[in-house]
Amino acid sequence: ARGSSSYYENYHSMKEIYRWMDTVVQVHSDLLQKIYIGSSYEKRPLYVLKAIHVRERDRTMTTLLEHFDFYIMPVINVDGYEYTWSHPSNRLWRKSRSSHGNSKCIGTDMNRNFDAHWCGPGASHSECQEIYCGPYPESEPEVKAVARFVRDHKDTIKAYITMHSYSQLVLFPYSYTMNKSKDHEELIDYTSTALNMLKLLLEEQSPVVLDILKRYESLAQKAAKAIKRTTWKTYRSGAGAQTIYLAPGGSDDWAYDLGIKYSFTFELRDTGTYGFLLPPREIKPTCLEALSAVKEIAQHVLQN
Ligand code: ING
Ligand code: ZN
Repeated sequence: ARGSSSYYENYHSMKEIYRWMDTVVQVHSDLLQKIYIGSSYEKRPLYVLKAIHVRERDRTMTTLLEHFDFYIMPVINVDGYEYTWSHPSNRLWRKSRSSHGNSKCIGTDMNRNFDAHWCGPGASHSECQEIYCGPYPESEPEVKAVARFVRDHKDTIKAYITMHSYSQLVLFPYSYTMNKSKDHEELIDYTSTALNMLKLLLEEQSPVVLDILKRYESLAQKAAKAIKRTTWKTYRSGAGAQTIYLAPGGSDDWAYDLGIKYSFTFELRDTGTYGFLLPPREIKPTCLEALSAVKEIAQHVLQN
């Protein structure tokens, strides 16, 4: 009927998301658990959903779930998100809702608050800026909770992915420096590496050569290609600082330096037509393409 649409074709208030989390873990109690990892500045609970081994309809997903547990945190900035609903004129609020010292300005940029070259170039010490790094690393209870959870599981975590919007990018470390990470070649687009020269030199594209090239093809590029196959959207890939801008204190850089080699930031749709105000009809396809990229990364981790 006209006007009918599913839960996944609309935006929801924090209250609705909390209710949704309870419902899905109830309905799929064999697959899902809800883990409390801390509370926000305004004392809202912070939850991570854990998806465990189960028989799925999707074969790839079944295989992946046989080998990995998935931890999903639907919302990290619970206070900021709620604020965008309770104050519609601040629909694009970015920061947390904490107040530090006696500044008249509120909020810290959580993606500048992780302990990765904290508050270097690309972040600000001024409370009134959108990229305010906070008074010290992990000053935000939400950041502290996530960092603690990841630290506590660091020996078992194979990959870390953080979802943002917008720009249609698959980014990998580093964002805090223009220098390449030591895994840059595995993570970057192979066309920009020596492998491209190898491909040209070899000219012929025998199955063996193609297979070798495929194994070395960058993971970020593979993820972007998975998206292309899924919805035909184009995502670009590259190291954060080289692809968008210098930004210290981000969670992917922090997770990478902690030892999680496969660490990514996805910048979801779109490329600027609607920007942060993506129409609800684009939510589902955006989720679908993001999931295909997640699966591509998980499969790579399984093979390496
Ligand atoms: N983008 C990220 C931001 O915090 C980013 C980009 C990625 C920064 C990784 C640092 C590390 O600016 C959005 N949209 O927030
Ligand atoms: Zn963001």
